[in-house]
Amino acid sequence: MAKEIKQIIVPDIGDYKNVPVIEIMVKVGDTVAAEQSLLTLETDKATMDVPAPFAGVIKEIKVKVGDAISTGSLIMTIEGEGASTIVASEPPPVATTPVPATQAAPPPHVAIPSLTPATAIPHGELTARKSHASPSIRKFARELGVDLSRIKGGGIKGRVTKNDVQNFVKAALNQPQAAGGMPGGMAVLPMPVINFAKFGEIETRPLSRIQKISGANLHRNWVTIPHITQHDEADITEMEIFRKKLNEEYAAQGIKITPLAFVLKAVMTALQQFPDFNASLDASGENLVLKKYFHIGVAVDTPEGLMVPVVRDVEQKGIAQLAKELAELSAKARDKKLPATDMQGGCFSISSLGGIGGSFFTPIINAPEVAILGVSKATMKPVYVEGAFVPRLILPLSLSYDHRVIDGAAAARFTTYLAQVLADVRRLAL
Ligand code: CAO
Repeated sequence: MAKEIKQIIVPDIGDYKNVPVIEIMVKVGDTVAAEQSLLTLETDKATMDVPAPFAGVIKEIKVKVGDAISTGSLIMTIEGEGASTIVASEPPPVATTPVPATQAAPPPHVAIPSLTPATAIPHGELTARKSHASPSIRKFARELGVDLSRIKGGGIKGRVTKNDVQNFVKAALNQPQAAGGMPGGMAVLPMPVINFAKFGEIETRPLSRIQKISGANLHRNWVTIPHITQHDEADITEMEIFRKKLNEEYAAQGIKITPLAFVLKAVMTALQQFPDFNASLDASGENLVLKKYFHIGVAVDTPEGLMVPVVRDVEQKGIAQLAKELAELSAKARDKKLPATDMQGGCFSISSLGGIGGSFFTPIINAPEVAILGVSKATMKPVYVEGAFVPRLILPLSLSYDHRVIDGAAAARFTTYLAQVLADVRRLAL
């Protein structure tokens, strides 16, 4: 078939008139595929891509960005084959639009079908499919972090339009919460996808299996639990003297007692005093399940990521025994020898960064627990005692709690009690 030059005109765009051209995706001489987007129009309600009616070479571009065009306006000329087939399949009113009389010897025109409104589909109904969209729409979707394969295109032949992407994001934002008051999908914008390599050298390293698992749990807990963190300080000067003495006594048995063993025991007594902290919400979210046992999880930093083994029946164990178990559990975690059962059944968690540094942080609650204690590094501070500043060893404490279950007054009472016990560890014996 001989190649012909044909006009491309704006299809029937309904009542819209003088619609501005906001983007032209091709230039003269470009070879375009059938259905490739040529330009984008923007009305006050929608953005529409005008696709090539068939494959060919763009010979002329009759409009520029900012021009206002209407149904029937000439936008480009194209040289290609197969136009008659395409024209035959287009809607008759558009296909017979006359060529403007001002043009001498006009080439035959090609019409583009009417552009349709966009359709967004909620997440649940979507299945992966190959998406069909112009480069500008792909770029737009990428900027919003939208996966185009999740969108059913509402444009010609299922093309994804800008409107489709916008409606998809709106639908995601308006998703209802799941039953039980726990949001199944959060109404947040997707994260934009950034090509970091544009700004400098990068290296991409996959997350470890543990990081992926704990990351998903941390994310869920952070976004579904209303967290508050109560900070406090405990004067552990006397405790340190006692701890050092104990360490001398237990050195022969190979037991090293760190402040964490005391914190573990002190937390247990605080849980006995404040049972709401030793509890979980049930699945309905309407009842608090109070636990009569005291199993406390301890976050362990391993090369593979964070793990939380559980020290069981803390109320039945002394400081030396707890120190020994802590060392064994953290060694097992770091050697990847921790069975899943050692990480189950916890009532409350402790995250200690005391061996590293820093003062105060916001630990994330380990659901379905309702509180977690963050412990930072003890440092010497001047404390005003009986008319004078004296050096005391001060331990920073950060208690994050689930505000649906625990109120601020209870949290302040909990940390105050904890600080008292740590300041005078004889209370652990009470
Ligand atoms: N203040 C001052 N010194 C402290 C301290 C504190 N609060 N806690 C521990 N130390 C000291 C210890 O006494 C020990 O001193 P020496 O080496 O002089 O004897 C040193 O710091 C190292 O202690 P440790 O870290 O080996 O032992 P631990 O019992 O304190 O902690 C464990 C054990 C497993 C909790 C810890 O090794 C760990 O992994 N911590 C990180 C937990 C974590 O990543 N939490 C964040 C979770 S959210 O991402």
